[in-house]
Amino acid sequence: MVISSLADSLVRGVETVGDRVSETLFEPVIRLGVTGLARSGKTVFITSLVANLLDRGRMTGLVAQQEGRINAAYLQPQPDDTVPRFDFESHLSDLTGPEPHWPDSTRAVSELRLSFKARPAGLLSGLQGPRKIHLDIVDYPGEWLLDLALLEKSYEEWSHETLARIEKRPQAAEFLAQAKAVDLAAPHEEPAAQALAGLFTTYLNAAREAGFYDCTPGRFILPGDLAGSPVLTFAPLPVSGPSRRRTLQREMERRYEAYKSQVVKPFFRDHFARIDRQVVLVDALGAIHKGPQAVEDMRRAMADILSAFRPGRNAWLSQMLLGKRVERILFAATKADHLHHLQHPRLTAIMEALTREARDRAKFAGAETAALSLAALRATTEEMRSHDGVELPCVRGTLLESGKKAAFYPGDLPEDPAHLLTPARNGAEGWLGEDYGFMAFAPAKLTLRPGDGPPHIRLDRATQFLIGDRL
Ligand SMILES: Nc1nc2c(ncn2[C@@H]2O[C@H](COP(=O)(O)OP(=O)(O)OP(=O)(O)O)[C@@H](O)[C@H]2O)c(=O)[nH]1
Ligand SMILES: [Mg+2]
Repeated sequence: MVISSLADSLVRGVETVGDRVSETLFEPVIRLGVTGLARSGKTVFITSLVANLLDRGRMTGLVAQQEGRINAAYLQPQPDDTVPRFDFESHLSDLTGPEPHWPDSTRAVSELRLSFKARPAGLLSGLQGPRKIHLDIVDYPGEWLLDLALLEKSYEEWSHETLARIEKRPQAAEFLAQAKAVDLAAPHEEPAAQALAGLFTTYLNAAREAGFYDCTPGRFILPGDLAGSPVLTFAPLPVSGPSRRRTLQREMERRYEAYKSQVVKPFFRDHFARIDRQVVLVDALGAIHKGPQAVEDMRRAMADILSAFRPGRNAWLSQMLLGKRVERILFAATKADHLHHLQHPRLTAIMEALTREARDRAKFAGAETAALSLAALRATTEEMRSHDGVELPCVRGTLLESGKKAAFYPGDLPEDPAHLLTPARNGAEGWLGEDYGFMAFAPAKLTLRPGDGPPHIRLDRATQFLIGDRL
């Protein structure tokens, strides 16, 4: 009895090792990270990407598809048992059902595995049969990358920086009044800590609504199952010098450190460190619509987010990555279906300028980068309309608010991105001479031909850049 069960477990042990070996040796895995700030279009992007990889009729820009080398694509159980699965089926039925609507906001990391059977390219094609390739897509909030900067800062440094940055923001007035009045040397009382953290969180949410993107710590606005826990019950306070035991200041320091070690580090170790390819989605049109301050703020947030891809800057991160790096990074301006295609090159140029600094750094770190504008789910059609004798390039769709169909001219994006970025950098209050309006469109009702995924703009080119070389 004993012997056979021992032998059993041995055999099983060998099997699982064998599985893993064969998977790593013969079945390559690509981990694709999809990130972006809130509402940048991550969920719609992944849903449409997967739907278009399952039904590839609209993926002509993907070389392996063009060459007829993809025999099959199918969903499989994901490898990580503790990460929520990306809810592809319900997001797809939101977007393509009889009453199409945009999916709800998602607030945590999730994952989906798509596997391909594909024949290799070139000389090997005739010699080798199809092989399996796994694509693990990982969706995570861009705000979590901003937290990397906290690792290098003490509680005191972080407090000073944060308080100085938010000093003039009206959304922070109530929190600042409390923070300045607090007695840091008083014994720690939980209600006081909770009140401060509560006001600080309220400020962060209001600031994000107002178009600020530097709303860290990231988990305060996206707490998930950490809501209410001590790691999220702290706030920046005007501290100077060391704290004494059992005081409010000491407890705040301790929680700040716990946030770094128990929230920030595990995310980088368990998710970020394993990513091979990355797409960073940016709602550049949304920021332009909000005005110069939002554009400047977004530019800074992008630079901060992307410093995570240059691990040399952070000692802890580079030690953990041990030289592993993201090989390709795509910066994509989303929702390009709000513009007539005549304006797409200008949107791409703005995207390139917005991320220039960050892209130069990524190059430095050896990653290949590209920028483009795309629409994961095209909700509009294009038309030219004459207005006062001028032909204007418009887009037509169903307005989200009224459900009515309308044609819309969003304004003329400048040819030179500096015309937007320079006033933004100089603190302008509004755009000079031009207004950029963007309507919110509802997803269109679709009748898809068999073999076709949902309509998109340049999703195939984005895919080619991100994973085309591995198919
Ligand atoms: N017209 C158009 N709108 C889009 C497209 N993709 C996203 N949107 C709009 O942007 C909103 C946000 O998209 P999501 O995919 O939910 O964004 P997200 O980054 O997952 O947002 P969070 O989960 O809240 O962080 C949608 O509700 C749509 O209104 C697109 O391809 N075309
Ligand atoms: Mg989402």
